[in-house]
Order: sequence, then structure tokens, then C-alpha cells
Amino acid sequence: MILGCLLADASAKAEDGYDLWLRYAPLEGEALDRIAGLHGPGAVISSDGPAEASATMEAARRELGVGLARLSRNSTSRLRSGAKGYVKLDCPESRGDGDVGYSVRADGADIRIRGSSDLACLYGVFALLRELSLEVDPVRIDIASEPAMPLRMLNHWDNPDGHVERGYAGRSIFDWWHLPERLDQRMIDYARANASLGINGVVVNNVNARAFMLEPRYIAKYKRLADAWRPYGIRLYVSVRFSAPKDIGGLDSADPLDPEVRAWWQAKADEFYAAVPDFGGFLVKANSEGQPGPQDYGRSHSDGANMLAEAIGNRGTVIWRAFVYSAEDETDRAKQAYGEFVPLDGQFADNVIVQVKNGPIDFQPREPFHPMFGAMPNTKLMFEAQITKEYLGFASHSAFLAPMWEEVLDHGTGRGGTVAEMVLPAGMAGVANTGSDRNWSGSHFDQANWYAFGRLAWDPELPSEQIAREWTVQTFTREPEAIEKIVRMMMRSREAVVGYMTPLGLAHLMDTGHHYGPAPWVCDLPRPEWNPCYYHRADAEGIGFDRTASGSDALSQYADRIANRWDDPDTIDPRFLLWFHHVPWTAERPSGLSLWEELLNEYDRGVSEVDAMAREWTDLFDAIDPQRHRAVTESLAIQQREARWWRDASIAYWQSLNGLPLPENVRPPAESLDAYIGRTFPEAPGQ
Ligand code: GCV
Repeated sequence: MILGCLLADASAKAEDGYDLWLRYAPLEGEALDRIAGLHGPGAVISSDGPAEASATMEAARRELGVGLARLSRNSTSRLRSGAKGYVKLDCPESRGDGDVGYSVRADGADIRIRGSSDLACLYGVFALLRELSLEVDPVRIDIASEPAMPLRMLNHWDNPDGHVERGYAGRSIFDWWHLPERLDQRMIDYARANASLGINGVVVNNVNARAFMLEPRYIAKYKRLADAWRPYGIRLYVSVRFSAPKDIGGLDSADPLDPEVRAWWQAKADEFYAAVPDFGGFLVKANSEGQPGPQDYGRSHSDGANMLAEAIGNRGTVIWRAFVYSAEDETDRAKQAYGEFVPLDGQFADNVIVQVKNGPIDFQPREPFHPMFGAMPNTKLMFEAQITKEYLGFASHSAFLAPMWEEVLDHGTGRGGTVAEMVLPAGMAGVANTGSDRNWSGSHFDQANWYAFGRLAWDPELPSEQIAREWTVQTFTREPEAIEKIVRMMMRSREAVVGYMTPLGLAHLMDTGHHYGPAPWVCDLPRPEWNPCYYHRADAEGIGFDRTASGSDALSQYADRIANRWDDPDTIDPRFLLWFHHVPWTAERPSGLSLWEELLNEYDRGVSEVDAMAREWTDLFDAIDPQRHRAVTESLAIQQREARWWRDASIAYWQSLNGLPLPENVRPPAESLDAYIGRTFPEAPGQ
């Protein structure tokens, strides 16, 4: 009786989002009957293999127990061997790093999960539970899956003091102060969530790294974390500051060709591997935004990366970021990474991966794919996505990012394959959006971006709509109409943000520093490429950055096939128009409208999409638990207000340059341009 009360109480508990997509909400009706048939009342989950299980197999069994119990409302599931009608885990009990592909198949009355490593079975369990959550009939389950790429990792921009650079979900989840003695339960829950997606690497600290995070006291903390994450198949990586030999090593140089410097890194790597034998390796941001690097000594990126690669040897990987830009290159920031890295193709050691952002500037709401993809056939390139939405309204605007990543991954490079194909030998990294907020991501819908990143890193061919649907079912509801509504909202959400923030290929129009809200009028910051004016180049005549041969010629960094298509403002995909072309405001577009009219339409489309999302969400009142329904309602209200702010402030500014009237059906900005320019936000989140 008491137990019954407790369970009833637990199920009535308000949902706060902590369980992410791993809620395993109880099935009902036929779906419940089918799973009850699978391990009906009094039934047990079986496992082949010896009694002594690896920690990974223990985690797999535990997950299966919890998942099936919750899905079937049966809290009494337990493990036993040899029974009929159960889920069988058919994997070696020992850790195998190599093959993590699995199959999940109905086998008579049983379901058999097979793989050649214990991690394969853990992944298979998560896949089975996902299918069951999606109400797939157990007897029809027939999946064989393996990851498309070896590295599927999160990059945390978390600082040791608990502040997260570009983090919008509270403080850092890593409690460095109390580690190694205290390991927060969140660290296990985090690993479990990652494992459910197949994420297998985590860089625990900001790429703007502090050298002291390489000291022995930190290595002890990493060991504790790595030990906790190992059962979930997660290897730990650390961002390093290139000048560490000087900062903490007592040397007077960090020159990568200096034998003393090389010896220092060798000893440092050995120290790491002595504590953490499966340590993943180092991530480096060098000679970018003030970070030290090999160029400080007249050396190249490959000199720097290869020095670290030698220290690590075949024990791990050096991931070297291609996100570089400097004040000297004033012609076009979008060209710099290609210019610095492509000539080094073939010069990086085998255990070096060059990590490239999805687009050539910086995680804008829309960018064309980065021209480095396809241009370095002899270098392993990894795809860097930003899950945290630095430029898409933080956690207060809803934008499902899978369609954006899909747009880039599926794009042909014109150099022998799509972007996804170019990164298959290396992998994908996502800048994490996690924080100490109870819902992990700052908003319920932002959890979907973590989920989508993991799913795409496992299989970049998964359609974003499928990802949205499976996430919705696991996270919110199995009610068919509600699912359709939510998926529709998600699928248009990013395009809505592009509409009201940066339509038709515009970029980098946000306010300085904190990167929130519009400020296209900012033109006087000391470095040219800090200014929105540098990117939009708007004047009385027109708007857009000429990147054709008559301008910066960034277009020539793309394969001819692509460049030819994008060279003509009339034939280029209009979504990239002003990225590559400076177009007169009054130019007649193939649509028959002027550029000015097209631009205004895009702003209005963005705003009305958000209004539609808010309306649809209101209609879902009965389908979603009240706590989460209310939280999303409130976020959407913020987004509606701020979409108008973006639209109105932008239009007011463009009008101040072009002097053009607004067509009759276009609502004038609510306030004057001066009022928008004069706004200050001492209370703004971010940095
Ligand atoms: C970690 C952008 C962000 C920075 C970030 C940088 C990077 O410039 O605004 O906060 O620094 O990208 O990717 O290194």
C-alpha cells in the first residue's frame, strides 16, 4: 500500500525536464499489451554470459530494467538468465573499444541485442528502448546500426570557475572545486544521456583554456570523471593552452620546435596517460582571438599540432581548431581559415584532426558550408557545430538546429562528396548547451539540439524531421496530433529565426560582446571584423558583401561547380544572396519583387512564423504536462517580442540608409531608430 502510494505520487510529479528524452513514459493500450507480452507480469530480463559483468554491461542491464519497468508500468523487473520471452544481451562482457555496432532483432518470443563489445550492447539497449518508446511492435524490431564516424564528441566551453562561455543554462555542470573527492550524480546522468545517443568523447573545458588545468591536481579530477564515464563509453579530452610550458612549466618559450618544450609536453602527456589510460587527447585553439599558438614563434599550425601529436603518440588524438582570424586580414574574415590551413594539407600527423566550424565565419543562423570541407583531401577534418545558440537567441528563442546541420552536411562540396562524406573519417564535435539548470539546456526545446547533434553524429543521413519526431515522442507526448504540431513547430523554427534576424544571407548583425539582439548600426569598433557594418556593407545604394571576383573573391575558395552556381545574384540560392553579393535595394529579383521588398517579406515571415508557433503551442495545453507547457509558453512570448525587436530595429536602420518607403501592407517599426540604438541591457544574460 505504501509502495503503491509512493509510485502514484512519483507519476503525478510535475515534469521539470531533468529526465531529458529518457523519461520512458508508460505505454498504453495495445503498445502496453505488446510490451507486457515481452516480459509480462513476473517476467524477468535475461542475459547470456558470465555472472561477472563489466561496468558497461551492468549499465546496459540497469538501463533495460529501468526502461522496461517504466514503459510497462512494472516496477518489479529484475535480471535472471535463461528465461523465455525476454531481452537477451549477446555481447562480450569485456570492454571493446573497436566495434560498437549492434543489432536488435526479435528472435521468436525474445529480443536479442548483439554486438562485439559490451558498449555495443549498451547502445543496443538504448536503441531498443527508443523503439519501444516510439510504440514499435517488439516482434517487428529489426535494427542493425553502427556509427558513421569514429569521434562523436561534445566540446564544453566551461571555465574552471563555473562560468560557461556562451552558456545559457546556468553554471557549469563540472564541479572542479570538489572533485576528485565528490562526484556529482549529474556526472553519471550526463554520461548516460550521452551514451543514449552514442556520443563517445567529451572535452571538459573551454577552448579559451587556462594553463593551470594541466596541473597534477586537475589530472586527479579528470581521472575521477574518466573512471565514472568509462562504463558509458565516454573518453575524456582536455583543451590546452599552447603557452602552458611557459605559463606553468617554468620554460621561457612555447616554441613547438624547441626540444625543451617538446620534452615538457611529452612528460605532460605521460602524466595524463598514467592517470587516465584511455585519455582521449588535447583540443587546441591557437592563434585565434588572442590565444597563443605556434605562429607566435613563426611556426605553422602543423608544427604546433604535430608536436602535441608526437607527445600523445598512438594513445590519443590532437584536435586542432581551424577557427582562426586576426586583425591583419582586413579583406575578408571568411577567407582566413582556408588561407592558413589548405596549404598545410598532408602535413598533419596521423593522429591530428583539424576541427572546422560548419561555416566560414562563426555559427551564424545561416552560413554556406565552410570551403575547407573537400579542400584538404589528405587531412582528417572534423565538423564543429554549436549546440548552444550563441547567435540564435540563446535559450530563450526556440530554434531546432538539425535542419541547419543537415543543410550543411548534405551539401555537395563539388570536390568528390558531401560535407558529411568529408568528415566521415574523423567525426563531429558540438559545442555543448548544458548547464546547471534543472532542465540541463536552459529550455525544454533546447534539449532537442543536444539530442539531434548526437543522433546526426551517429548517422548524418538521418532526416531532421525523423529526429524531431522521435525526440518529441520520447520527451513530450505520444498523442498523434500533438506530435504533428510539435514537429511542425520545430521544423520551421530555425528558418523563422533566420527570417527575423539575418534574412537572405545576411550575417553577424547582433549586438557587440553579448551577441544578443540587433545592432546592424555598429560600425566603429576598433577591429573592422567586429562590426556588423563590415558584414552587411549596406549604404544608400545597396546591401550585402561582394565575395565574387569583383569583391573579396572568397567565392574562389569553393569548387568551380559551386562557385559558378553562386556567382550570379539571379541564380544563387536566395538564402545565400547577400553573403556573396552586394545588391542594389531597388534591383528587380527573379521573383518580380525588388530586393527591398523581398527583405521585408522575410522579416515578416520570420515574425509570423513565431506567432504561429506560439498559437500552436497554446493549443497543446491538454497534451503537455502543465509545468513544461507553461515554461515553453513563456519562452515563446519572449521570442515573439524579440522577433519584433529584431525586425523593427533592422528595418528602421536599413530605411535610414536607403530612404525607401515601406509598402502599404508592411507595418512600420514600433519605435524610432534612435530608440533602438539607445537601448541598453545591463541585465542581459551572456557575456
Ligand atoms: C570560445 C566565437 C565566440 C567565442 C568563442 C569562439 C571560438 O567567437 O563568441 O566565445 O570562444 O567563437 O569558437 O573559439
